Amino acid sequence: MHCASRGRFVTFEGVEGAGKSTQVRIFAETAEAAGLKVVLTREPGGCESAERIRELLLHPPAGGLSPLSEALLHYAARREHLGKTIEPALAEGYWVVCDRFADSTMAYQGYGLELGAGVVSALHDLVVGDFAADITVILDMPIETGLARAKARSPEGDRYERLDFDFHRRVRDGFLEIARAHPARCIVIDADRTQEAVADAVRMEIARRLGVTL
Ligand code: T5A
Repeated sequence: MHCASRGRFVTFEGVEGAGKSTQVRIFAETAEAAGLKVVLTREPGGCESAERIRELLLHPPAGGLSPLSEALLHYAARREHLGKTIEPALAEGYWVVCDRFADSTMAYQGYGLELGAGVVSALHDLVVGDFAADITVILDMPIETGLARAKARSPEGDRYERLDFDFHRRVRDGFLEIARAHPARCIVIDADRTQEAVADAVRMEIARRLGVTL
């Protein structure tokens, strides 16, 4: 149950290049046009301290980071983001629309880097507890298509985009496993369509699930 003044927390997840940033922006515009107060944010990042951690995660020093260190850093950034941006905005009645959240750590570090679901769940319980998104949109598409889109946009890629194909396949399987385990929270949307078709599907599903007119 939500108290009348609390906003809603909407997260977007998916493989590289699935169109999250595009769809987050379109959905935020749609929600604002419907008269909702919206905060658009992202992970890793979303507040100054978490943005600094993002720099370390996406551009680590030579020698890299261990999978456990990566997961710890994502959760440190998340704790900052929750306390400084997400929770205050929800308390003020904003809809917080977030480009990636905790499911990304489970999919990328837990499944992709094979840290294991148990380790990520333990961190999640410690840092996030019972807090969860009201709805999570998982944009799903073949790995090849997503990586091709990401590469067309920035050929050099970030450190995750440069990881091998099997890694990205495990990430995609991880997201689909999360969706199966949390059917009330997660909706899987076929993202291998035009931006407009994906945006329509996202808008209709969120409106239906959360009982709002968008
Ligand atoms: N990460 C993150 C972890 O490992 N663990 C964690 O816990 C968290 C939170 C973040 C990286 O960190 C990792 C995951 C990521 O690798 P990022 O720079 O924020 O890095 O990158 P991503 O979240 O992956 O986002 P991208 O910007 O790479 O991709 P998006 O947001 O999925 O896609 P988008 O919208 O930018 O679109 C990509 C391209 O495709 C086009 C767009 O115009 C753009 O050029 N496009 C379409 N083309 C055709 N048809 C459509 N329907 C299209 N939609 C978009």
